[in-house]
Amino acid sequence: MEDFRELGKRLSNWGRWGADDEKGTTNFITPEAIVAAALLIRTGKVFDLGVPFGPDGPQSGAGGRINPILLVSETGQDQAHFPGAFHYADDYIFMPLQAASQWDAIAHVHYDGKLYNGFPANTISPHGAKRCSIEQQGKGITGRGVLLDIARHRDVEWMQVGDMITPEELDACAAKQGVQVRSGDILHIRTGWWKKFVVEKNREEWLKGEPGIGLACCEWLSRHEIAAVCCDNIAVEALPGETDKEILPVHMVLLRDMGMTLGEILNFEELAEDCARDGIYEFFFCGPPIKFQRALGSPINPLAIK
Ligand code: UVW
Repeated sequence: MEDFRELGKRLSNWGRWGADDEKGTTNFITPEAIVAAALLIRTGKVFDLGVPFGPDGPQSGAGGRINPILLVSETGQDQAHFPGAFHYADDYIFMPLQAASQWDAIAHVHYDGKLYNGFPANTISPHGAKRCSIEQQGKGITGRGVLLDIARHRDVEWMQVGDMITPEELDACAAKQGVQVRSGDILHIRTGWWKKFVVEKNREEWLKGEPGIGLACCEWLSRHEIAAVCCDNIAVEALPGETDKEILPVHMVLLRDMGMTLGEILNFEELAEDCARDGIYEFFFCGPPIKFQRALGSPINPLAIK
């Protein structure tokens, strides 16, 4: 197996869109691709791909993260300090930006002291990321979405911990579904892992590991000029991965070397059912991040529209 550094060097997009580029592979999304994607809206069916943001989420304990905590500061119970007819309710949320459905900003991962495009890792300080933060993706991420339903392709409800998706399997799944992957696509890979969480409601089991892509898929994503990749698991890649020396090697290659924004913990269940029913695995996708300045990620509730 090729070392992740060698692979990263081979697939590197550093300099491809200029020395100052902070957007990475979302540069593949052209205005023409967005116009073509809009034509995929034929029925007006909308699928929200975000999971609920609340105390019952999957995250407690993962990477030191917690589930979102909601505090209602102005309630329907007592507003004596606010006389008159008008009353209102207000709230605060306390959560890691990576708590539930999320984009990983390109700056989320670095190694050997460098981020994507060679920016120094120390450009990330307690005040945030000076480079490659999630606000750089503010005009996106939108365009043609394609679902590859690997769990259905394998004829399982969900794949198992450590199950690794190969490039050949991505091709076979696309062929079986009758869909072609194109430059600028936002790719959605379904492993069934979110369904496992919904059915079993067992956070510890869910966080023990996961099915996902392996390092060989990085080359496939690069060759197909994929703009962003989303998954229904916590880290896109299979855990445990294929090397016991490094954790999250796919993260290192995709984010740091290729500049690919990753979507994690998405819910493809309703969309996948619909795709299986009508045989259409392409759709208009719209998943803008919240423009938290200098942030390393953003919660999202992306929409797939057919
Ligand atoms: C890490 O890479 C630490 O987390 P995530 O899987 O959320 O990207």
